[in-house]
Amino acid sequence: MSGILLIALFLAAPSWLAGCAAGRRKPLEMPLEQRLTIVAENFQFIPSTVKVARDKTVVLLLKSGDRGYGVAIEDLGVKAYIPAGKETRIRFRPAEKGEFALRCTAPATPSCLNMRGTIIVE
Ligand SMILES: [Cu+2]
Repeated sequence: MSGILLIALFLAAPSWLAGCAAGRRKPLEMPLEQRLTIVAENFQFIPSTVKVARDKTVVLLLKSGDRGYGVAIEDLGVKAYIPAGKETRIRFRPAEKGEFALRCTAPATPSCLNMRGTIIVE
């Protein structure tokens, strides 16, 4: 009887210890969400380059300082519109490292074509 109980505890121990260790380590990790703000103003993204960590949700607050802007990070599946003088919050979770182009899709003017940014996923 006691032999069976000991075997059962032995078998259960590894997963129990692993769960405990993971629970203790968690508070030391980076926050689960990465919060960033990019301002679109005068046909520029400010800042134009931001760095984020792979495999963690990015909460990106896009603010318009003047007109309405369309924002796309095509390779990350992100598309959004920021109404004039307002803000839009978007979420995405980059799965791969790399540099991803942030561009403006509206209004369609020559200034818009030069409006570029970069999301660096590390
Ligand atoms: Cu534009």
